[in-house]
Amino acid sequence: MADNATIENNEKSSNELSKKKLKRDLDVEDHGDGVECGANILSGFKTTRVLRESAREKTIFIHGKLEDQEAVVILEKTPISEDSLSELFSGSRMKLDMKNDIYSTYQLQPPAHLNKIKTTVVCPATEKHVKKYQSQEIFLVKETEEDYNNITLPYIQQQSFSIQWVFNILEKKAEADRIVFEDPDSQLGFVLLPDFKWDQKQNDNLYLIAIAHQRGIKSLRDLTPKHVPLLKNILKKGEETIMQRYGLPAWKLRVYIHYQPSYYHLHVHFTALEYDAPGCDVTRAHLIQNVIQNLQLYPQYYKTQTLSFTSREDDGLLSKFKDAGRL
Ligand code: M7G
Repeated sequence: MADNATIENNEKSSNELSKKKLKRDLDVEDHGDGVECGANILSGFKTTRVLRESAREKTIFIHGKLEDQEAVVILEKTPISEDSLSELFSGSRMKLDMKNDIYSTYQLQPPAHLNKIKTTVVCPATEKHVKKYQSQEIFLVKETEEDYNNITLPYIQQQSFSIQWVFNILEKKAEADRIVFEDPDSQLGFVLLPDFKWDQKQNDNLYLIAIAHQRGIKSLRDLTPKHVPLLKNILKKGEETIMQRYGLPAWKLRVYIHYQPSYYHLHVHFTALEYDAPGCDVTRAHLIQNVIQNLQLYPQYYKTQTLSFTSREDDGLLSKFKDAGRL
């Protein structure tokens, strides 16, 4: 108690304590088993503005402050899984909205554990995170080999997101208990784990990422035929693991690499084919099978070809292309 009294009288210590508490609470993971795993760190969240919302996707992206730090919070209503239906029908309360002939609509209030909102917290968030989640006009950039060397490469060397979270995964400092497969080989190996966009409640929106152990492959642009064994290994073992663990065969998967990625360390996206995952369209996703074939047919493919990608209105990279008169 004496310690508490001291802390209450000492603003500096109090701030440090709350920062530590915030870090501790942010470190607590939801294991998806319905067990309460941490305090409500969002009770003191102060909204600055809504960055984006989508009624169709049932998501809202909010910029605000958590304690004294900038934060982005993403709330997403989760899909209704078939397994929960009988409990949903038997255990919910229903309020009639309207009835007309054979038609009626209701507000259904399910038991609390069937009414979760997947919540992602980025804290402390940088200005780049805020921009990433903001709705903005998009532009198609056609990046030649020269553009990459003169504009993109210098830009990403200065500006790209920190990839500390990737190293934490590879070094088992974070998310170690979420890893579903690892090939530890330093050249061909990788770690496969659920993407943080997937709540793992149902396979309909299955989303895993494979992160290569090999460092220094920033993006598609760095790939050469010497990386083909690595890509093939990721594809083969990733597909096998997903079949064994989730029962989805290879022909039900979309496996691809983003260009541009947000994080410049080689990683491969595995998503359920019928899930319209964000960023799975042709302006960003490159099917890994095609990447492998392109490298086999033409070793310099990704170094020399013009690659197109979408960029958002206030993305710094887009400004660099505009400044260079390329847009
Ligand atoms: P990307 O192609 O670099 O960029 O993919 P994007 O985020 O614009 O798609 C990185 C992938 O890693 C995305 O699918 C993210 O959802 C996912 N991801 C990002 N972070 C910071 C984490 C994390 O901390 N843990 C996990 N498991 N996935 C993450």
